[in-house]
Amino acid sequence: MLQRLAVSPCIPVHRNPTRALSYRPPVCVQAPSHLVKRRSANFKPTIWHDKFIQSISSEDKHEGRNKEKVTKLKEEVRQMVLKEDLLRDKLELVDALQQLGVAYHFKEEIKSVLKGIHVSMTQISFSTVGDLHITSLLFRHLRLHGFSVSEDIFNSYIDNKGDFRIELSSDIQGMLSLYEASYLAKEGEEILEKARQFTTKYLKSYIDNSNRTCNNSREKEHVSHALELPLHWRMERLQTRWFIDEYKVEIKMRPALLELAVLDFIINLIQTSFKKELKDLSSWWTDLRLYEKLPFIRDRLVENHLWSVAFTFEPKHASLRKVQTKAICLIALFDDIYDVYGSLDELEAFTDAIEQWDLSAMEKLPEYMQICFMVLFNTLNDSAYDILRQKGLNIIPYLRRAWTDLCKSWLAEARWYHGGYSPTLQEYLENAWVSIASIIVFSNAYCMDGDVTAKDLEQFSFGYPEIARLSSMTFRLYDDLGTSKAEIERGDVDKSIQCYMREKKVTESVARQDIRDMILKYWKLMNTQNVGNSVFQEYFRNVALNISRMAQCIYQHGDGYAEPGQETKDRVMSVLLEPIEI
Ligand code: 0FV
Ligand code: MN
Ligand code: MN
Ligand code: MN
Ligand code: MN
Repeated sequence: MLQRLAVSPCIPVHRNPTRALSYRPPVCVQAPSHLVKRRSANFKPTIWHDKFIQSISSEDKHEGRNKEKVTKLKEEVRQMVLKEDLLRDKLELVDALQQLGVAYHFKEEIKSVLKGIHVSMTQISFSTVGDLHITSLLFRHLRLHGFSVSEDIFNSYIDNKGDFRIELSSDIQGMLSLYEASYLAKEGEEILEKARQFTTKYLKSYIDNSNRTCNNSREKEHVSHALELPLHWRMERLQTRWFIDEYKVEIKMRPALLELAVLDFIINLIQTSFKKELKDLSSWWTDLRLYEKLPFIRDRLVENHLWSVAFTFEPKHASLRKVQTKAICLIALFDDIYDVYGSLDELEAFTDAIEQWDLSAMEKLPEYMQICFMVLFNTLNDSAYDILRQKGLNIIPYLRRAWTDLCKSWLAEARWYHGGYSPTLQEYLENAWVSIASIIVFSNAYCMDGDVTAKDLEQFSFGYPEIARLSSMTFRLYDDLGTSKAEIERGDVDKSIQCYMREKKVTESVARQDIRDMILKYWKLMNTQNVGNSVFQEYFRNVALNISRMAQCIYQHGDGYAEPGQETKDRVMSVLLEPIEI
């Protein structure tokens, strides 16, 4: 029996009315739907039309031959992993597999390599290894894979004043690896915090110096890429796409590994599968014809699928990805109704209907909301039906719980807004980690994974795992940094930035910097979550990390979701659509 996800401490949401929900603004008079004065966010239409999506070729002319080739290459690479015997070579290989996006084929082998190193750690002398690069790689991969490893591993690099030894700063490869490792820090780890500041400072000055000397080396390119964002925070598929091109010119490049990575990315059911999923989803979305009744809709099907791919890219999760994309389409629609389009009376009624989960509850709703209710009812029941049929598990209660919690958190925000109430930062955050909607993504990911058992579900019924709350918190803060300007202009409840400014009496730029620091703190808390290292535990933790990574990515340059520009378009192209030259 696999050890299951540690769900303590559990986070029940809205089991008892929170302060947020007990706040009620002055009563409004129920008005007939056509008399309600409605606002609109004027979202731009999608740039990805169904006709285009259906015209994308998802056929692989050489499917049979390529699959055979992949099987052969996989075996070749497996042998490499098993045969490597030097510590440095082992770790560099594991790292390459990870960054090339093919580590998922070799989970068992990688685990056993790391386990072998971990049990013999006491015999490795890190000062004689003397190699900051290797120590850092070792630390990062052990942490990533759930092995316990202390930050004291870096003690031999610290001088008697407690700082990292200044001569290390000339070892750029070591500095880069230490920089990446420092992002695996847990809350309160001071050596790693020092490592992050030390490496960031010297890597920045390395870039400044090489700018002066017009040095355009690959090393410089690697350092800038890392300074832009550490590996631990990067969306996996985008990093893979970048790394494959880098790896092509790597001195230690192994042709079999490169070929496997390229074939796997585009052919071995990954990109090909994404395209097929997208075509099915686009038919579903188009056939719903929602825009006829809901002309204000934020139509972002393709961007939504990019989110789903970011959460779980493995081929075996294709049907989960479709469920997630559908859910995100509905989340965006409902969110706009709560934020902008609906009247408070309507939102109260809609929230009740979702809680009752009964078609008769629909009758009291205005027509446009009946459409919304029914599309959720059908879509959710449909995906739950598949799990009931395949595994004999009824997951409806868990999905209902998530949607009810979500609607209640949206309602709380609507009550605040319509009542002219400004929440404290704490009140806001207690509600806003739910209203960012990732509890839906988590519930789907948890209940619909192929390995889920009745026992897991029972455990899930006690509450959302802490790592889900932490990851949702980062998503919320990234979202507020990227979207709150437009939200406040159009009329919305104060978001974290505004609550923070008001409470601390600081300027917007100070608030933004402090919120970035809060995000770093939540990342450290996520790293602290020891969820165990069973397949299911690692999978679920990865979903959590990936939600934060994707949120960081989509809001990196503003609101890449509601107002997707060239950045988002390029990301869709390179992850979902554009093949790699072989
Ligand atoms: C949030 O939009 C957003 F990015 C949505 C709804 C799409 C992705 C959602 C998931 C992956 C769960 P918005 O900034 O309008 O949300 P808030 O909560 O700020 O209204
Ligand atoms: Mn469309
Ligand atoms: Mn919104
Ligand atoms: Mn909202
Ligand atoms: Mn927002």
